[in-house]
Amino acid sequence: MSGEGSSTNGNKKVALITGITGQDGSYLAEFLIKKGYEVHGILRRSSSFNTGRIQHLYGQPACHTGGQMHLHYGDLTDTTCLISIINKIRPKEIYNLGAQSHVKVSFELSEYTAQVDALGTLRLLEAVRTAGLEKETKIYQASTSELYGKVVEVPQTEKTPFYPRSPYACAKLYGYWIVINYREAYGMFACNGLLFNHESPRRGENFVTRKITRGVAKIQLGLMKHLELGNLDCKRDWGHAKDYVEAMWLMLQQEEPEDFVVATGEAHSVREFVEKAFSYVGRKVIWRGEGENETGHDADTDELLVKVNAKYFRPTEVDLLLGDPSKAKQKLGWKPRVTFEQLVKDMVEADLQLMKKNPEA
Ligand code: NDP
Ligand code: GDR
Repeated sequence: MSGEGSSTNGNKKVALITGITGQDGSYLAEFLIKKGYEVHGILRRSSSFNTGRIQHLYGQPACHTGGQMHLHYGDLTDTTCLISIINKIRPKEIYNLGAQSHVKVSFELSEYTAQVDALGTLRLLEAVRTAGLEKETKIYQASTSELYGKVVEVPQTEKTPFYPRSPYACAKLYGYWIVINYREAYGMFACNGLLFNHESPRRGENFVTRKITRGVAKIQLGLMKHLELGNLDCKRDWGHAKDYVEAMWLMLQQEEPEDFVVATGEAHSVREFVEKAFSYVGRKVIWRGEGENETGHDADTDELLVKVNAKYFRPTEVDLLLGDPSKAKQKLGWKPRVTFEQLVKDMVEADLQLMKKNPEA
């Protein structure tokens, strides 16, 4: 597993990804391998395989070996392992994507979320300094539109003040500022990507978009009766993860380290996402009732498709996120390629395929 790295990497492009097993980590690893990087990733120990999203990147997937991807057991809560991995592989670029990334769960796991998302970032920066790489290694920090929380202006830019609304966002706020502090204090090349929500068929199953597309596929195939959701009226600026990992890389290819908003500039409600997703299986949703009593029905058959369940409401909600990606467009030459309609369609189609192959998925 570990120990496949090189300590004399010369001009070889070596990247380290924390969170390589997650949605973004898997797309970023693919992207960097295509660019000729030797990619290292930190893998959390788990009692069952957690490499489903990166399995195809092994040279020999059947035996989890080979290829340009090298995994090292580690954890953002363990300082020693971070120092040891960074010392050994001496990466040119580090992408810190590892996190307890679920906003609702952060209300239940608040201390752990701070350990990983806030202090984990500090540990990583310190590990780079301990290895004497502060002038050589470029660092990308996965900051988030959740920092804007109860927004003070619309749309949000790099200059919009923050108002975090969850333990997750508060932890990420620390990560954001410690990255800027280390950049200013030690001259490190460290950037924050203020990424707005981005989704894909690889999105974790309990984020709202994937929960909806999985639900639509299961209902369509007769595997599930209806879908239960929380707040239907909050709006998000949803893009495709594949587009967003390119922006991460572009940030580290700049002359100077800077922070960038990455977004589509278009916001849609959860309700719209539901309607669009059902439309791809030929169903129109009509709504009845209000708040906790609201339900969504098939316009033709009246069959119950969606039911609001208050257990998915959050103690403090983020009602509207809408990003202005002008700076990223201008300075990075980045722009989103996948539209909202394409994103929903891809996710529904992928989940229909998945559930047809494996109804238990
Ligand atoms: P995921 O939840 O899909 O992936 C999170 C990754 O972090 C997984 O590889 C997970 O490992 C790993 N991880 C969790 N805890 C630890 C830990 N203690 N030590 C090391 N690794 C850990 O997130 P995404 O891919 O969607 O997001 C990537 C990053 O970007 C996260 O930091 C997230 O907060 C941030 N972000 C995401 C946005 C989005 O819309 N997707 C938007 C803005 C920011 P395992 O697989 O074992 O669970
Ligand atoms: P978010 O994503 O909190 O924006 O964080 P999520 O998909 O969890 O929620 C988006 C919105 O949908 C509402 N919602 C529900 N959410 C979930 N998970 N489950 C439901 O049943 C449900 N019903 C309605 C939520 O209330 C919320 O308003 C994501 C994560 O990837 C973070 O790590 C990242 O930083 C931000 O995006 C940008």
